[in-house]
Amino acid sequence: MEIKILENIFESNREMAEEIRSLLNEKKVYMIDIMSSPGAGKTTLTDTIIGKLKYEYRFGVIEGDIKTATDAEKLAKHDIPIVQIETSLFGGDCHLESSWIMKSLDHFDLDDIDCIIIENVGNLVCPAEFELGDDERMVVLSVTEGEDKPIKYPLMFNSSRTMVLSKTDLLPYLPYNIDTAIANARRANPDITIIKTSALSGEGIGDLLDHLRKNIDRKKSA
Ligand SMILES: Nc1nc2c(ncn2[C@@H]2O[C@H](COP(=O)(O)OP(=O)(O)O)[C@@H](O)[C@H]2O)c(=O)[nH]1
Ligand SMILES: [Mg+2]
Repeated sequence: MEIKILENIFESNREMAEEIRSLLNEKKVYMIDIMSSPGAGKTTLTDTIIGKLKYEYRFGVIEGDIKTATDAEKLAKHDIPIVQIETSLFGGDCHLESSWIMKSLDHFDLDDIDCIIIENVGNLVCPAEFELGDDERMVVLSVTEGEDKPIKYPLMFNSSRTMVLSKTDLLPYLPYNIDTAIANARRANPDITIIKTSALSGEGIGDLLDHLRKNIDRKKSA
């Protein structure tokens, strides 16, 4: 009998994330982990993405919040499977862990889903530390948060494949230097893909949808 002592919580989390990754590879389901500060626009973007793509792809959503199911309720109109994880019920953690994602996957028919969107708990710190077995980490940074956040929270930006720079409709009203924000994101992660969006005006949403189409299709044909 092999007795294995896990070094720490991150290791057990990482192992479960690998199991999730294998399962989703087998089922050809693309999974995105959307992370941001509270209020940067994760739910609004999820709503927009699903609203625009739900006739092309079959979606499932996992909503992570410390308290309430209000984001899940906002998305209920799309009539897609949604699992709400309310972390206050088991300690109020500020992030999601892979074991909870694995349990959530039981509620989906993975043969009937093309893309799962996880909306992580809102903050730029702990969600970055927990791998969830996704294909893409997407950090949303709104233009009201300042240009410096990528260098203040480098792990979040360094571990994300994509940064959505959201709420660009507000740029005319802010002393905000978008070039500095982009340079800071590239300092944290030279390879990060940056997509500028406004859910209000629709600017850049086409680019975001094309990015998702390309990745979901690639996974389907892998
Ligand atoms: N001006 C503007 N407001 C937005 C945009 N996207 C989201 N919001 C607003 O920002 C607030 C927080 O958005 P929400 O999607 O709930 O953020 P979350 O906490 O990251 O899920 C809401 O009042 C949204 O209406 C945008 O592109 N432009
Ligand atoms: Mg939200």
